[in-house]
Amino acid sequence: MPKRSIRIGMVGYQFMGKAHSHAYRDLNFFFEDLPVTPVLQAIAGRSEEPLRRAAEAYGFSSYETDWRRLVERDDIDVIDIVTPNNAHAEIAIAAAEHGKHVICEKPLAMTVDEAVRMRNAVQAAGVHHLVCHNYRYAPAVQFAKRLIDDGRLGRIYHVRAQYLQDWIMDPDFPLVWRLRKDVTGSGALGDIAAHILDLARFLVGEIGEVAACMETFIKERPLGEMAGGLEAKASGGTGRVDVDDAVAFLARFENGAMGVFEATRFAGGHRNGNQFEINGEKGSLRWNLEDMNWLEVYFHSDEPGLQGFRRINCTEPLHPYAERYWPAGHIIGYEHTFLNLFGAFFKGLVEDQPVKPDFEDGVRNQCVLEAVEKAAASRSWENVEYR
Ligand code: SOE
Repeated sequence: MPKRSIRIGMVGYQFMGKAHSHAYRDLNFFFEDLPVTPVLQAIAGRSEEPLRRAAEAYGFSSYETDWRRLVERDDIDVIDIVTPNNAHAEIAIAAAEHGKHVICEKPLAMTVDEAVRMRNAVQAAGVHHLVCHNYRYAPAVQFAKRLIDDGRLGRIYHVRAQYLQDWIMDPDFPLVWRLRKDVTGSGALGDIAAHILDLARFLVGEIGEVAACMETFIKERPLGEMAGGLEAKASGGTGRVDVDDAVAFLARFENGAMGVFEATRFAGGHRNGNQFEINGEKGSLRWNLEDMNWLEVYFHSDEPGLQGFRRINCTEPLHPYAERYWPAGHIIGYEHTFLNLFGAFFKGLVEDQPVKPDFEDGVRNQCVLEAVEKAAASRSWENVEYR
């Protein structure tokens, strides 16, 4: 069957630009049955030289130094936003108004107000929309969802989720955009707590109220810029850090489950430890991104004496998405979560079906983030006000 070309216009080109471009390029290789070919049509950014280099490296056939021109082009179907967070809303709304489908990196926005305007814009335009909480699409996480939906854990009592990193522990690590409130909105909260929240919402349900504390351990840093991946270079002078280095919060889910969440960039030794454990009346599950092919599963119905967590290598053909890649036991990695996410999105696009996580999920996530900030400031429990 001939494939439909979906022409991608990407705004931004750093770490996530590379992850997304790679996924578009490899998609047809693994999703042979997908009736779509992503075409890397154009990329936008402000500085021409690095932009030109990114276009060449990632395989985009053209570039624009003003994202507005990209959004106006009639040879683009999807706008993919991989910029710092303060640019998400303006670009997404303009893209929707020009009838483009919109993919946006997380967190969806800087504030709930912005997120709501973005959701309203894509809904009013009738375009497809996706927020890139890619970890939902790890095969082991999808399998965890299947087990929970099939009732294998029964009623859920506990969610324990942590996102542990250590890349800014050096006090000389510069004050890059990811540490500046005017560009990023919040620190560990929006950057990584947003991911574990999305996983918890996906697997267990909505959160009704939260109690929280947040901390900034290093309050002054050298000024500087990101320099590829999570590296940075100093540029001279120092500045005040106005976002959180770490956040911890308790949550009550609407279905009665209790949640304990922690997100920090100061957990020495943990490079990218995104992990959760869920305990239900009939069993438990646990997962860790740094060992992402494995799901640990405990069933209370197992024979006494043989009870305990078993490690399931989620690479068998019957595990979600696993059959797309290699034979059982031939593991996949971080980059494949984006292939699975985009594979689902493009399938939804051609079948005109919504795919999650979408901008509604982005809004709901943002509402919890905002309640966490409010609870940390008030030092009391706060209800999550969904909008
Ligand atoms: C840095 O904390 C970062 O790259 C996040 O921005 C990503 O969303 C996360 O997936 C990995 O860590």
